Amino acid sequence: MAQSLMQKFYVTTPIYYVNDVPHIGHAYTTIAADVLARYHRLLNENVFFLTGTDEHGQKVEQAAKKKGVLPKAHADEHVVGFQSLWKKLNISNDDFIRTTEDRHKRVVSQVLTQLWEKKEIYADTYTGWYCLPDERFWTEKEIIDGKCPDCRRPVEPLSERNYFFKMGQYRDRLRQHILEHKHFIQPESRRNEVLGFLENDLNDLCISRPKHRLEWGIPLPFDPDYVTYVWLDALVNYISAAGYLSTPDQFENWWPADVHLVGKDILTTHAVYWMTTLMALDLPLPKKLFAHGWWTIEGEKMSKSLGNVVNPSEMADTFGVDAFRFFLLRQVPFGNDGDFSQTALMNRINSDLANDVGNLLSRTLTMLERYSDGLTPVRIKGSAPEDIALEEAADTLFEKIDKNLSDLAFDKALTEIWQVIRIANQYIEKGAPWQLAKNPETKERLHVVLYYTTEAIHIVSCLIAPFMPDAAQEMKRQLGFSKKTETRPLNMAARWGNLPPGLPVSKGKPLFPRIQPEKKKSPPQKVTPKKNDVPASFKPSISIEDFAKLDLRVGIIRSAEKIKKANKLLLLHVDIGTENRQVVAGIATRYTPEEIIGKEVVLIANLKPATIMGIESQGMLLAAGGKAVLGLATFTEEIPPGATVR
Ligand code: ME8
Repeated sequence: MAQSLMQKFYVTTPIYYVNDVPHIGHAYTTIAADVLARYHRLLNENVFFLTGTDEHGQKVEQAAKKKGVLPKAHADEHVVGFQSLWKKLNISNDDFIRTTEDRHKRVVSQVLTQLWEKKEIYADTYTGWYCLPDERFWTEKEIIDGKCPDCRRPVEPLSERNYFFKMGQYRDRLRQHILEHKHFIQPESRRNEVLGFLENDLNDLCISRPKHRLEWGIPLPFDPDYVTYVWLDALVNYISAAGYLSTPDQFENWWPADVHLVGKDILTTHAVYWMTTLMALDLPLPKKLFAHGWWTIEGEKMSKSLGNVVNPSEMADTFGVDAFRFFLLRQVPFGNDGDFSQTALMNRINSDLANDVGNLLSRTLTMLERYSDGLTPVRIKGSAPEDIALEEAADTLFEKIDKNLSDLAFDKALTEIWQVIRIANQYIEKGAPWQLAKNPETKERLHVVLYYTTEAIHIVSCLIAPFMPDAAQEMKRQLGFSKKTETRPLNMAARWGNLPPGLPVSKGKPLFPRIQPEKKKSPPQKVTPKKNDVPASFKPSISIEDFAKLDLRVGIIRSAEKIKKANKLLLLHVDIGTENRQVVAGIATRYTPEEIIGKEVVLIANLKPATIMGIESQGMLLAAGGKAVLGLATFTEEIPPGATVR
């Protein structure tokens, strides 16, 4: 995908019905388009990213009537919901088209005139089964026992004069185009669905509604008693916004679109109605149409009546914009359906974001502060197998991302990035820089380990930028980059050896704070203190100097497991910023391994190691209680691991 400079990339989302309150489904398509737009901009390509709102039609007309306002005023009020959500979610659209704008209405009118003059449109009388409350026609095949298949109310036969687009004649040409262009409609299952649909005869398309039934639409230029059917109006946004018939140079530059992103619900309207309209206009077809899958909410269809509509703005406020963006694209392959739950979102945040990438950055910066004078290390070549493996993984990451994003496999692209993050975390564990720092003879090895880790993080920060723009920028800031220092295209910047030495690193707040899941059903476990848990007398006084001898540190429990044949003991790995300590703790009667992982604790870090049940324990946790543990000491705020406790 990465080619010469100044290549163009034009990506669109559906234009959403302005009546709706934007929800997770709208956010999904728009975030995906944003990732593509940002990615192509980072390749120094010329990008046009279009989104907008669909503002004509019956639903808007009815809602406005109910409120006693004009339809345009109703649309003006609702469009803000979309525009402000896109701002909040860091959506970098270049244009936002509303179908009620003159620039759009003019083009729709001209398109209709062209089609009329080319005799692609004709008038005919249509007879069908009409559902009065829903104000729509059904065919004989569609009705069920004389009733509307949608609302189950009786339908009646109705004849109506309307205008039709000669869509049927394009069936073979469209089939041929799909067969000749393997990636034109994706994913493959949707391509097959369209090919299946085209095996039958293709009907002509009714493109008008009489004004006495619907007024809120663009009038047909050749018959003022009719307005344009909402789909023919809406689809034209993809060319009207790109300058069709208004700015030919611009249009020439952008059209055909590189990717139309839509949900699977509007596959046919795009794959068939839109593509055949373009054929009739003698315009080239878009390069790709991708119909993604559908989100359900905790196993249920999302609906206002069920009250389970997920508000993206609330999700962003609660969990962070980048975390929400990441979750939607990481959780399910783009073409598949997905199920949303806050528990799944929190699990992803805690494991992939707080634990994996957050931890990698924070421990590396702590090490640079301690062992590298707070500066990014000078380039050095390592020769250990793990050095070579880390360099290879990070240096080839760009190609993997490029391939996956050209297939719109967002989840796979993110998995590849996380693979490098995991390799880097393991590399630190194995390299144990905190041990290397103790011995002057291993100074050079320490330098290699620090340099390799920092290089890998730099590459990660470059490649997560399209997905999580704020987090990527914050990673760069903490790594010492000033804003806008990178001008090279991503394919050159995200390479091994590009980390400038001597940048002053500055560790900030945790990149992704860990989310403490609310304990819902089980009430807090009550522990009754035993007599010797609350001793009556105090130990003899000690001096402040004696107390200062204790090195108390904030730690995060990264892993916990039971120790065989020891009912009271758990084997823990506690992350204290620069290293992981193995601790044998007598807390198994109070905590299960599952509930303790991720907890912030206080570790006595300079206690001489002891061997318990044949296992070395490198420290002790502060806990309340005597023989029986009542609870572990923890914090009300999230504190970075390794911080001292006084
Ligand atoms: O159809 N899961 O607008 P619309 C995933 N105006 N994506 C979802 C979703 C869900 N549960 N719900 C909605 C229209 N979407 C027309 C489009 S285009 C020329 C005219 C997303 O407001 C998905 O992208 O009903 C779907 O195609 C779109 O919202 C439908 O938006």
